[in-house]
Amino acid sequence: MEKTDYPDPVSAGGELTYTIWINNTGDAPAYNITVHEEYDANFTFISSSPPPTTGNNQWLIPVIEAGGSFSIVINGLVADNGEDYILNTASFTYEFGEGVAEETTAVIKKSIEIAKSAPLYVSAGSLLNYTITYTNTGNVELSNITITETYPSNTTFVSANPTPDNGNNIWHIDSLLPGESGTITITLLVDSPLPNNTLLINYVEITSNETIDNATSITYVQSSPHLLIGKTDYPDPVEAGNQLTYTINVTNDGNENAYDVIVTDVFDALLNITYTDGGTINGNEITWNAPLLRAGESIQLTIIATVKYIDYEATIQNYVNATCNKSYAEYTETTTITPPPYMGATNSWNYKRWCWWSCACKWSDYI
Ligand SMILES: [Ca+2]
Ligand SMILES: [Ca+2]
Repeated sequence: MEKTDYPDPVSAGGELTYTIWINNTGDAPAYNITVHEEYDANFTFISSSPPPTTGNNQWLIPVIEAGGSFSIVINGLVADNGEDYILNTASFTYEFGEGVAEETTAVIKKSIEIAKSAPLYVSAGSLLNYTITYTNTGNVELSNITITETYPSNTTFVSANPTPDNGNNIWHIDSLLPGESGTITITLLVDSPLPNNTLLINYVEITSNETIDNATSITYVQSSPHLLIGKTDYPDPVEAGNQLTYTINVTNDGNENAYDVIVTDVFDALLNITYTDGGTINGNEITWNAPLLRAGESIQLTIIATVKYIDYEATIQNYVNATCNKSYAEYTETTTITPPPYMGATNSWNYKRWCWWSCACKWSDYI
């Protein structure tokens, strides 16, 4: 008994033909030969020549003469359900013997897979790395393969390995054998600033003459504002009765904009505030409100004060802080106040005149 299959490999969903020969190699006729077919679950019988004697898979052959042969041709349909192989077993029995013939037919699978690995989180302003892997997961050679990347918004292409064949996002591969695979690594720069939890959605598609696939990845941007605060005093030391100027510098050096920034300055009781640069005085505090301080930007605030008269040396501390929705910073500046050079002559006219002009004390204090 012999058997052939045609075609092999066969397309999923296509027709498959088996031909069975039973040869009588003896020197006497063989009678009442029964041929039995066992079809694969993914093979559907259509017709045969000659037609089956029973059902769709049994033939009774009354006689095969010595040296003669008998053939059966069976047509059927291969299912399209991802099966790799179609297996068929034909067997015969007759009075003096039996035989079996098996046939395996490969089912053509045109299959390509593209996968992408991407980090779940990335910081605004930092590098984002993708690794793309493509594989011929079928059993036929694929041709004219193109990989096209669609980079996410809020990123800039930096480099890729291998270098793209077109622009910065298209690669071509002539052919890919079954089981063959390749890798592309891509580096992007994430914009800064960006709102925290900004989504970076990346889409990659692979096409070939035979089949296609695609993959999507999502990365979350992590960012936050970061406030820095500093302060300078001028002059230091300052003479009692003179003008003292503070300069406050608030910077957002984070990778997200800062919202609702409040700067609070706590000034010493020895200061008469004469200028607040738009700040509001409440008791011994000055506050400023800035609805938005963009990442990378700074604001400067100036306070001008007159130091009250004292006839001794003193050290004052000026505390300032900045807060926003997600960050906090504080700073303290120390200033030395020196008494005026009139000490030891507090009843002198010069001292009285100075004291009057300075408004630091009442005329009655030293009359
Ligand atoms: Ca075969
Ligand atoms: Ca100082």
